[in-house]
Amino acid sequence: MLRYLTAGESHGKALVVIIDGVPAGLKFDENFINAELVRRMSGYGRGKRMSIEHDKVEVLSGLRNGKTIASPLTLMIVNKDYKINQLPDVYCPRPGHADLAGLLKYGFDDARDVLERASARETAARVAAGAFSKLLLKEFGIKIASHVISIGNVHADLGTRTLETIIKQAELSPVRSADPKASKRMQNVIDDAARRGDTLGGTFEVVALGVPAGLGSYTQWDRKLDGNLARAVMSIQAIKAVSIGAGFESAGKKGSDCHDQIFYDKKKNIFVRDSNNAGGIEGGVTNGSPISVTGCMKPIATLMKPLVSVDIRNKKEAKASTERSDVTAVPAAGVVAESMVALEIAREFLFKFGGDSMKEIRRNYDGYMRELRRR
Ligand code: EPS
Repeated sequence: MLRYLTAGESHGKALVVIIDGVPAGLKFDENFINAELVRRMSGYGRGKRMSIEHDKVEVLSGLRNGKTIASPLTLMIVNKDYKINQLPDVYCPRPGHADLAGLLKYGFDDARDVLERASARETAARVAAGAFSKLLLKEFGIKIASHVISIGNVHADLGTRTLETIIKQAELSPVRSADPKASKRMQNVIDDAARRGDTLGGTFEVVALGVPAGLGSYTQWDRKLDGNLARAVMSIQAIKAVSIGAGFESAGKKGSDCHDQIFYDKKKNIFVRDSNNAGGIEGGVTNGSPISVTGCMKPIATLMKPLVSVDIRNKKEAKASTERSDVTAVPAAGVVAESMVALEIAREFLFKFGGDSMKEIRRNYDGYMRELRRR
């Protein structure tokens, strides 16, 4: 089974991810992984840290001659801004951050012990793991991309765009909205928020193309792919809601407007749909349509014009602490969510097609795809 754990603090020596359950014989492409790390650091509204770091992976285990050998793969990203022991204590927890909840839970006297691990810097390690999963999925024609739908109250107009255009644009310019006009307005509201010492959230969509029907399962709650995708994307720092396909909009639709009717394409020998409100998943199982996952990110909790808080030393009212931070990180969250989606799809992919070697996976995949076309 594909599983992974991350370690590391925001200003510690390094971030590390250990990926276990890796099939043998997958060609490792370090440049691709590093390019994904750069995508995560990009986007309008990111803070100064992004110009300090040059995230790139160092492989500590799991490869021989550029290929996986089925042993755990360990990837490390060194922090240039390593200064955890020199940083000041933090006594005024930021509303919306893990500061206070973490202080109460672990009995700390200072929120620095919380925020160093709670920081979204940890997502660099997830993106390294996600990029590795993308390498595996790419071998079987599966592509994953994301685009920004909204920042603050500015929404992209996606009405006339096809999914393919959105994906193409997301690939070319992954840190922007798929609607260039909205991009400009988004930049303006980000500038405005920065001037006011405020922060912004937003929404993004992750789309996976080329995922075969039949991944996930309806037979047990913890094998439902929609449930696992929702958990994975919700676990990203500052994410407050996740939906699949039409999501919340489904509640207001009639059954006749909501469900994606089934047709048979005799030329291609496949079942097809003319809509995708299900977001590619029915009964927790992929149905062959593109997978669509939307995430909502709340505004970053570090405000340069701080909110009211309490000094934990004397319990008196005080301004929340301030740290160097981002004004918004919605495009980056989209890139991280791509990684989480890639990891979940890769896990189910390996369940379905067997995970020991690329050769074995290829044989099982080809056989299954042939079967699907014979039905
Ligand atoms: C982040 C690194 C951090 C922040 C941000 C994400 O860098 P620093 O704290 O050194 O300025 O830019 O972290 C947070 C939003 C947070 O709440 O901790 C990164 O690499 O993504």
